[in-house]
Amino acid sequence: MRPAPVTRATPLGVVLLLGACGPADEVPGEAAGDGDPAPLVAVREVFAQVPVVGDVSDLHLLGDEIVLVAGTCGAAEIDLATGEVLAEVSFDLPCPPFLGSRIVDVDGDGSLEFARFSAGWVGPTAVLERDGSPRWVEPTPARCDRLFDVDGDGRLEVLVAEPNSPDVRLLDHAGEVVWSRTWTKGNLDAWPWDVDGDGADELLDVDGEALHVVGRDGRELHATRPPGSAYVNAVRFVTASGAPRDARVLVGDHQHGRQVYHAYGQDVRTYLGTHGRELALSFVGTQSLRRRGATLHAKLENRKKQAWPAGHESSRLRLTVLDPGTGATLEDWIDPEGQELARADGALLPLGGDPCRFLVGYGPTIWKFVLD
Ligand SMILES: [Ca+2]
Ligand SMILES: [Ca+2]
Repeated sequence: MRPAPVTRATPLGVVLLLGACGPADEVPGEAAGDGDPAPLVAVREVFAQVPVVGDVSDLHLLGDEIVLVAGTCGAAEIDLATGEVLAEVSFDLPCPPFLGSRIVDVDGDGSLEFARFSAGWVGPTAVLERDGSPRWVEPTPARCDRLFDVDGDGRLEVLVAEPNSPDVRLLDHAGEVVWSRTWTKGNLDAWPWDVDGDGADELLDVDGEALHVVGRDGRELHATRPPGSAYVNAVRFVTASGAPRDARVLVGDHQHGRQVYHAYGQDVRTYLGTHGRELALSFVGTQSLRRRGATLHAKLENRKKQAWPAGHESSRLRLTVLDPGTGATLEDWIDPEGQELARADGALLPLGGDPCRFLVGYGPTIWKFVLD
């Protein structure tokens, strides 16, 4: 049996010096037997509290010294060395739960903006300036979880649709409608993906029967029906190395009462096999951390609790870190005391360095992890 990973939380506001996270007293006394890898060990501390942002949904490093934080309700700049909040703004918009913002350069001019959107059927969709004022606001919710670039000009587009509607619209970086289209049947999200590697994104959508690939003009380029598929219901992208046969795209399928994933290459036409849920999703949603020359896979999963009749009533964030070379893992639940709200999905920002450091934001709090 693998020993439980160890994390040590420190009280709010207490800052540990990096030199205080020596490994010796962190490793469990019980020796790992039979070749089991030693667990990864991290020290965790509160880095900053930023209630003005609402729920943290994105983290970005400005140069070497400042962390830019964006959330559901606002944004802040934080000194990386001290955790001091240097500047903060509230978005000049209503602030519904779950509607996270991303730090992006929407118009490709080299300076960052905030794009607030979510595929969770919550509007409005908006782009905001760094001072929190709206550049443009579209009342319709987004139908995708990422901005994308269908024409490869470096300026980003977004797809919007009313809840449950198959009618979608592509908006350009300025919020203007580029095209409107009726999806074949579906009311599910769309996912941007560059199927031909030319630097411009296509859009993928599923409708139960097939995966459809839509080009920059909104017209279908081709459809892929996985072998033996019953109900094609999801698309996921491989973000970790080591997936079977170098799969890039996973197409979800509910067949015979269980969810499986069909693996494809980048073109979403080259079929590479079908896998169970656990194996397939282990390659999805990960970010890379560097530790002693090895690349670790880090992943956040927001385990939202379903509310009746709709929505979410609470959530917890699970952090997992895996060293694929040794099989060593770290698992930590980020579950602030008194947390009875559902939160936006949180964000992870690798900081590099040795020992390996990274930030995790969730709710109004940002933690720093130091991985020995
Ligand atoms: Ca810009
Ligand atoms: Ca574009």
